[in-house]
Amino acid sequence: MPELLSESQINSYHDTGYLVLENHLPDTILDSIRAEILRFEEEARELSVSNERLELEQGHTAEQPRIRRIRLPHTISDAMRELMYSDHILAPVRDLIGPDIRLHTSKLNMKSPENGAAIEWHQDYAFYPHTNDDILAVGVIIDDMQSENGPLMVYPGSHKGPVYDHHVDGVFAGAFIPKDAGLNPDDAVELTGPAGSISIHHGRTVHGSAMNTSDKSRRILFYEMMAADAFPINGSLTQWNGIEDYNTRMLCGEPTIAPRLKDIPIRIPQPQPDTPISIYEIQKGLGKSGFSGST
Ligand SMILES: O=C(O)CCC(=O)C(=O)O
Repeated sequence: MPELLSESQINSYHDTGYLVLENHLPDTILDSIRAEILRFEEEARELSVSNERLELEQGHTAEQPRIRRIRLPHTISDAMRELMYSDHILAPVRDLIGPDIRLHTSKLNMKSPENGAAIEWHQDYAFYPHTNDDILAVGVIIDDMQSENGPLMVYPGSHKGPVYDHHVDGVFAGAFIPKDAGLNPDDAVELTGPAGSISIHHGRTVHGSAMNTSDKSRRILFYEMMAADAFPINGSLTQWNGIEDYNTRMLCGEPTIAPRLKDIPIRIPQPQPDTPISIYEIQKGLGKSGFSGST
């Protein structure tokens, strides 16, 4: 029996590769996350370059701090760690990929008003291929999400298609242009909804988001996770420090040492560019944008 999702929501996720649960979180949780973000913005005033906690946006100053990503927020914020382990997040995930769940990573992507950076089209699975694709990302929508502030966009059904080539001139660029790959730009849909909603997208779903040109901020907290029997393929960007370390990432259920294999065409994200490991830097290798003009 599902814990939280209806049968039609579960079927819709498996058909389309995404789901939005509107007004899913209580205001108290949203308030505590927003308060944490303010704390990190205060911290950013002291920075002129990004560090291991905060990645700065172009135009950042001490007077007007601009962060484009809070890195691994579950390790530096109690509120964001508690939310990650809560049934608000884990119950729908269990309904989709089973009882045994391992964390891959967390991040809070912020698009500042007027110039918040685009994230080019990609599949998470291209960054971290695993032995099976019971892999998904939960996005906690912190600001009302509308077309104008750069919502997450997805190609419905693309999780059943190919794993696209995310390389340019033989180097991993972490992105591709959907039109060049045969996708129809008109098929992309925006995952909009009020603050407190969550989105869930499959690890193979093609997704991205345009620049935020509005006067509103756009913040989404992502928790990326997978079935415990999905193991990283060598060459994946997953940090792997042995099984004991890997098992510390269990969010619920039981770990295993028996990977489940699924027949998926895999291309490893190698060789890597000579840039820091950040999607924003890696995607500069694409040399163009899927969000300028048509997608
Ligand atoms: O923040 C977004 O809109 C997309 C984020 C994403 O896909 C990523 O960080 O891998």
